[in-house]
Amino acid sequence: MRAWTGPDVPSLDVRGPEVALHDTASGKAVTLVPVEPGTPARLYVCGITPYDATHLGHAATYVGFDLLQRAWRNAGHDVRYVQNVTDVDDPLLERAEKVGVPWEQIADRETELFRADMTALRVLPPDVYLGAVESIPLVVAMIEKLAEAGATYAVDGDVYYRVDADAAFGSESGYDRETMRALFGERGGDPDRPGKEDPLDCVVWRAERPGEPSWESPFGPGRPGWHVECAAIALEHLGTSFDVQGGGSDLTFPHHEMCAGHVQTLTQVPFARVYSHAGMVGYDGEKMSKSKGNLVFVSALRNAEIDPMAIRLALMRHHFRADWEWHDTELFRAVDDLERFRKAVAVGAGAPAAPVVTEVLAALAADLDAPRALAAVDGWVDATLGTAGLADTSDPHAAASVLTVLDAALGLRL
Ligand code: 5CA
Ligand code: ZN
Repeated sequence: MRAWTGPDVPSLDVRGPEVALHDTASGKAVTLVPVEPGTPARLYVCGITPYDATHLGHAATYVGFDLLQRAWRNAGHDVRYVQNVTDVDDPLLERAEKVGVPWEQIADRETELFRADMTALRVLPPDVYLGAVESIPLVVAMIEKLAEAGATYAVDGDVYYRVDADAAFGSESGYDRETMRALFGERGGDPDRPGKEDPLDCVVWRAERPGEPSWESPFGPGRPGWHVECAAIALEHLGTSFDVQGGGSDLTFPHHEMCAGHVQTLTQVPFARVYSHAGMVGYDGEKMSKSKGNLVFVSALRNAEIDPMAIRLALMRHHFRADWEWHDTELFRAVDDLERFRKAVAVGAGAPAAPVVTEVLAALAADLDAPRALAAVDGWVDATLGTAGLADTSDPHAAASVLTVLDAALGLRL
């Protein structure tokens, strides 16, 4: 699939620190330097299921991982970034059925809208952007290998994966079985289906149902399960034990646990080095979600002439791992802040920039702490606006340095 057009990113004349990220599996901060010197840092971020895109929860998650890509680059590493599009799955088919529009048409339209929103938000594109449909050969090959390993069985023509085939099952989320069972039921799983060996076993190939799209396979006509899609794409395009598996915290279980399980069953080495999860954005007292319909769309704000940089700034005022609630006032504040930033850089000279640049890079390398980075920028803006015209205390190149670090590290182009 085509990704989107990336923004140009200015290069910095100082190097940022190595990046440490909080790992869901170990509960600790892990410093991520590529294992082989000189090789790229490897990142997978779960992509959208293309309907009701792009709401501010999606945007917050992708802007969060965009900060990771930028922090790695600023630390001197190349990045190899892979993202999927779940362009065939139950919720998309249900939506298509409900609105009477072909599922392919919804998927195409919403993926295109997502691309435009990501471009407007200056999110760097993945190097590999792959749909589930175009990944079916990869998925089929993975299921065949899982079958050879004795890790699958059939229930009425559907192929299931045995979670106990991976000795490390459960170590990504760290949840107990009761929690896993509850979350599995809430997030697309079928813990109560009769005929399964373990309630947590998940479907990897869903046999054709009347009215549903299907593809030929050695297991009969059908379509891929959700988890095996990301497992197969990540293994093929990033290899074993890549650096970061990312997504929102609602993917901690079952999705990322199952992806890890599928791959670890075949490779016996960790799927990813770190599992990083973005917090959930709420609205009207609940998680912003397609199923609840409490959505604020990036495209709606853009259509209302809101500067996409103000949307990005409003999102980055929250730590990417925090859960928080969207209020329109945050956007108004971001619009005002941008105006102040622009006024301050227009001064040309300003308060010394070097400490700000150092602090911005340090904050982002420390678990992508954008609020801390922005606090440093706020301090510089206040000082610069407060001392405008006081040539003896000012740094003549300050504005240029601040503009560059805002753009390179925070994705804010003033
Ligand atoms: N296609 C799958 C991943 S393989 C999927 O979860 N798609 S999604 O469209 O539902 O979500 C896309 C991304 O946005 C996921 O990483 C998800 O965790 C994240 N996300 C969804 N809702 C929110 C929210 N309210 N706040 C923050 N992130 C969210
Ligand atoms: Zn995924």
